[in-house]
Amino acid sequence: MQPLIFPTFHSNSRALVKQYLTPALYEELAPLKTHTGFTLDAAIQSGLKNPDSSIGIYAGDAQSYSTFSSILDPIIHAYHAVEGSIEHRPVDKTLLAPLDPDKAFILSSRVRVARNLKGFSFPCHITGQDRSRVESLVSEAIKKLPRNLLGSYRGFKGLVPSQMQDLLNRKQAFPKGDRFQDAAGINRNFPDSRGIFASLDKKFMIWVNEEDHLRIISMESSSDISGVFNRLCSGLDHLSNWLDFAFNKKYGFLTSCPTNIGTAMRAGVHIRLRKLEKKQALLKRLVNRYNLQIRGTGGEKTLVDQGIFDISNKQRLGICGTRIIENLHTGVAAIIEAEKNL
Ligand code: DAR
Repeated sequence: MQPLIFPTFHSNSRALVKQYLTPALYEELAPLKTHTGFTLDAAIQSGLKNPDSSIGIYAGDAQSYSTFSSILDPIIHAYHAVEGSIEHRPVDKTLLAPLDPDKAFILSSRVRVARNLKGFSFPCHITGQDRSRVESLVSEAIKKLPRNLLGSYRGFKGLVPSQMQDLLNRKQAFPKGDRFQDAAGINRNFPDSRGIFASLDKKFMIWVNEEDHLRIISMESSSDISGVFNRLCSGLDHLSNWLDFAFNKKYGFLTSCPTNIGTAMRAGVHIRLRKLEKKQALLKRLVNRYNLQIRGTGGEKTLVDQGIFDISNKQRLGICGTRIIENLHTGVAAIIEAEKNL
């Protein structure tokens, strides 16, 4: 057997995988493989190649969460700030008033969940043949959506660059994954078996075979976070009649990145905060108080532009989807109040 060589993370890396992967743990886990042949070395490639990784590890299949639990458990508990046993409650719809009906601050609301199909390797480890099977299964399930969510699926394979760019400009496509996803293997064979379903009103979409098999998204240019969430729940209920999702009692819905497990939900608003933009310390206090996180509107690790912030939930695990929406609603209302008072 080859001698084990402990991986060297960049000296500047502060990735959680670097903090928790000790030589003893590496010696225990490196020889192991999941039933699909996924290994620890494959799981940590992204963190090794990207010194600015915050997490640095991806799961290649559902079994990764048990085979490599010695490294994933501490990372999960550190990121999600959860202690002890973790419960997973089904979501129930919410009836919260729109936060900003005059559209003085909020440009749009969006709620998404990540899902992976049970029995398939996750995107960083899936074969091309299985990726195509995932696309077919999802395409069949989409045809059974209720009338108010009906629309069309558009695969990206065979598109010339100008067609792809046109779809990207109209937010009807997603680009090849970032360098973190690339190092993990998520971009292999792009754009084969990738595509987007969009409802006729473009308020309900499904990204197929991106960082997870499905990213189910409800969004609209309003502050009606409750209505956006309820639309997502309706679409998810219907899809769940036809698709089995990777799930376990310990961690809820299982995803490529350990930051997304549990509800696998990110709920947020794009909000213009001209005054709070100049009061970053106050904004950070408010965001932390409600356990929210700030991003640029171009997605994670992008900068805030023209005072427009993407504010969303940080915790996805050990909290039910309805509570995520209620916390976001309360937190954004407090942030708008602070903006008004400046
Ligand atoms: N960029 C990777 C993953 C962070 C969470 N974002 C996801 N999963 N899209 C990192 O380790 O920083």
